[in-house]
Amino acid sequence: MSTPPSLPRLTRHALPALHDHVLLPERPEWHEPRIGIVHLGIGNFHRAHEALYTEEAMLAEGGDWGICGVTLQGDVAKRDALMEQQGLYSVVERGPEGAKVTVVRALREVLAMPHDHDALFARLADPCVRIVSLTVTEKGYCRDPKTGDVALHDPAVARDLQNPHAPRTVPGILVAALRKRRDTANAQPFTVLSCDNLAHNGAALRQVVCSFARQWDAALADWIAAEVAFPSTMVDRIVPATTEAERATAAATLGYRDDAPVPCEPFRQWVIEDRFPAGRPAWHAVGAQLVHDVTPFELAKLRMLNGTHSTLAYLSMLGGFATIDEAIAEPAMHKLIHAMMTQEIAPTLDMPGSFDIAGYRDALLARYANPALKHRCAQIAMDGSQKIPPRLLGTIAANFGAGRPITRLALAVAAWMMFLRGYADNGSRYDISDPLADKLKGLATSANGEPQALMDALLSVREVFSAELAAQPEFRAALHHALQLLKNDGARGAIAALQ
Ligand code: CS2
Repeated sequence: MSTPPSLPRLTRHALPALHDHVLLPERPEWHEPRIGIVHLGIGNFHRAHEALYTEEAMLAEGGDWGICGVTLQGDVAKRDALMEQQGLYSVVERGPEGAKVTVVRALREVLAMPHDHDALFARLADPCVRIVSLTVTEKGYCRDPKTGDVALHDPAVARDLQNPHAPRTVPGILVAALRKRRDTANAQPFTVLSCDNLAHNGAALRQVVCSFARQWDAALADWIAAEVAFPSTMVDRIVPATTEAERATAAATLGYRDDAPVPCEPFRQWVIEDRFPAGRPAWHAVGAQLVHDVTPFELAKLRMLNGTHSTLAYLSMLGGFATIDEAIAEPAMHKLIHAMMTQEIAPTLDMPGSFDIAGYRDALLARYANPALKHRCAQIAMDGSQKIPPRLLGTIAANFGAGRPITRLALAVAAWMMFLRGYADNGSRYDISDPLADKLKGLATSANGEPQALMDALLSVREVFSAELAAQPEFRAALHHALQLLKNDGARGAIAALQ
């Protein structure tokens, strides 16, 4: 099924002609909102998550919370596709029962850095903008993994510190924008809202931003630390990359051509620390949970969902499963992931008494099995050097000395190490997409498939493994065993052995 090229393009002129069921119901006093949120990282995830919650919140309780979305990779094509549609796009929810299409109107403007530098800084200086939110992935934070401060050795950070008025990194952009706010009479700072999969994401971002500011202007760093709120959040929705199938579904449902639709699962969750001195949309009215402390939810999601997602991804890349639903349909894989969550991850979590962790696990397994989503393992396998530490290594460390197994967690790390060689068990090749790709691939290849050499080479990568963890005997033994299994019996054999 492909999109007929003759269809008119989806724009705001099309809204009156769209069926009611693709638009969320408007309140009588609905008006086109002014921009109140700048979002850095206008990828699929934001458009199927925060943007949709925000649209619903404005429809429920009003407010000027239109969104200006920013691509930081200079993705002019993405900007133009969305701007040609005046910010409109479809969210295509795919569940076992079929697809549900919703046209989102909250996105009002899209900018591409560094091209739209002046427009972005004008927007960030506008007092109507009260929230700057982010989904820039782990690597966008430019953190030094050892200290949590901004990574001064990162060439992009060094460049920004030399040109602080023309920044390109996330910490550089936030600090320059906050400096302008501080220097403008009566201007209030905006709240900075991290929506990435990092533990304590608000605090982590605050530390990066303050440490960057301190390199430039110590008084500014003190002002940010005292005046700017960085609430933490837990975001959850499985949002794959867009394929032709979504364009076709959108076209068939709308009767208009949408070049920027987003697929996602029906499930969504958002837990937010309620610290927004400059106000926020009525997210609480549309299903978000506003809480005092997000930590337990964040850790549960990172370790249970993202940890097992990465496990599934690396084992699948080796064993030849293309998508998550295909992988979890394999009975031994299902058993392995179930056991990993039950015995090796859940016991590390300290959840509120009422939280049903077994129910959470079972709901995750059901979400993975969604046959309509086609979430590609290769997508999740990207950026492993950034994802492995928060998703798996903290869980492993939490099990030491507690008498709990780490066999399956170690298998996940071992699968990542084998994955870095660049080919599957059947010999087919794939690319490694990771900020450390060259280094990691070089180390993995030089080990020549020998478990001990592979393990020693990769455990020496300090961006991923601390010296302490790399030397931990229990971890080394479990990793070595898993690597032997992967080498001798392949991923499918290792899954069968450790399920
Ligand atoms: C995934 C996440 O791509 C990945 O690494 O694990 O994007 C995952 O789908 C989301 O965090 C779900 O909320």
